[in-house]
Amino acid sequence: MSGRQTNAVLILIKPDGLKKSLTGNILTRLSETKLEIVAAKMVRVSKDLAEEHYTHLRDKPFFPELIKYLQGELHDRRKVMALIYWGPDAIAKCRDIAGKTNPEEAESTSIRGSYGRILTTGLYENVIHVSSDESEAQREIKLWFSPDEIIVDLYPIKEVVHKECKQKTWA
Ligand code: IDP
Ligand code: MG
Repeated sequence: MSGRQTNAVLILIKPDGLKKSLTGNILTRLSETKLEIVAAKMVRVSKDLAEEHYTHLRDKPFFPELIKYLQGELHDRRKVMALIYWGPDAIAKCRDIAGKTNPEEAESTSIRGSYGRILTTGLYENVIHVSSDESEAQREIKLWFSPDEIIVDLYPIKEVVHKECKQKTWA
């Protein structure tokens, strides 16, 4: 397939990005893409969510540390900022600005090249997550967001009626 494709991408500002006060910097860099932010929130990451997010890396020796990293246990910041960017070639544009997974190999002007590092344990602490392709983006977006948290219709939805469902509301 050729030409530009409109797609959506999950961005996570990881706990090291938050601890280093890089949120503004990262959002400014990503604004160069001219993409639209269609969802954003702060998330306290459970072990289940972290393990499901990185399920493709379950067999890697660094997996347990990676889960602690995403949960914020390495940085005493138990949260991440989750955003969805949407528009032409969103995945390619955001991955380009993020840079390569290994911060030492990432271009020095990229986000990971500028702010990432390799821990003495070998884990890549690279500030930001960006979905790798369209099917991963869809899987990840559905994992992190519900349809009503996103201001455009990205994927098909269904409506279900919940009876006697407890919900928090303002007192
Ligand atoms: P990506 O974040 O560029 O998509 P993935 O292969 O999906 O790269 O890996 C997820 C995360 O796991 C990386 O962002 C990095 O924090 C960590 N990671 C991946 N590969 C390695 C490795 O070989 N050594 C150490 N950490 C790694
Ligand atoms: Mg990945």
